[in-house]
Amino acid sequence: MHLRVINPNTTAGMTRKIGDAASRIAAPGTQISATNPASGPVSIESHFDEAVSAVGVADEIRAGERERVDAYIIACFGDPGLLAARELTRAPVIGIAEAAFHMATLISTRFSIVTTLGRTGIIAEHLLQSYGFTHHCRRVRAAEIPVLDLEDNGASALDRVIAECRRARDEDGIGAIVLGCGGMADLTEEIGEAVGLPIVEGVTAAVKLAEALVGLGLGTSKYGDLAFPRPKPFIGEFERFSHLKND
Ligand code: 2AL
Repeated sequence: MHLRVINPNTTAGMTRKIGDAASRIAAPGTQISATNPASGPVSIESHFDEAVSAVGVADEIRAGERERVDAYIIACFGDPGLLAARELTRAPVIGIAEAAFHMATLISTRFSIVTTLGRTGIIAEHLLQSYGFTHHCRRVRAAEIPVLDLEDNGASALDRVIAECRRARDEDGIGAIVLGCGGMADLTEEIGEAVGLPIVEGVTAAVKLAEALVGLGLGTSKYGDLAFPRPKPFIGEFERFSHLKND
């Protein structure tokens, strides 16, 4: 089974970290490969960053289809381009936010999210609404760290995430915490030990869900809205998407 973990931002070091975390949790016999788009933002922390990165995600899915990848994980907590990605393949495509929400509801009745910057909290709130998890989430919290601080200032970023997780534990009346950034994929254990609550991290949760779906022989439905996009011309910079094959 070959799982492709797509980091939607263009920071190669973060892609490696995410791929390593996915490999550590994967079952024997699961092959993990991690990629990121060739162009796009170095981190995703706004609606604009998300919109641009979604095109890169589509390109990565198309590359994965040529390699016959068995399932895809979109490893950014806004799940950028998730439904578009599903239209482009029969394989399962799982976003790390939705993976974490599903897993958290299986082990707790209420969870809080601890993400990076406060301004990205609204993105998580929109996902909770559209996925139907609003009533399971008590609060979306932010450690107020830029995404790339998780790469460049690891120790102080970790301290801030742990401090916010402790506040969530003490104030929110929750049973679990969802980590709200792909760049936190390697921190689960350390945070769990420091906080003492179950910590659900999306990259690792998505690997296990992808393994389950592939094991069940389930892929993205091609009946209804997730069918391949109708082929048509694309003009200019996006000409490469012209006349996509419906296969
Ligand atoms: C993210 C994420 O997971 N990766 C990234 O670049 N931005 N989202 C976030 N809320 O921090």
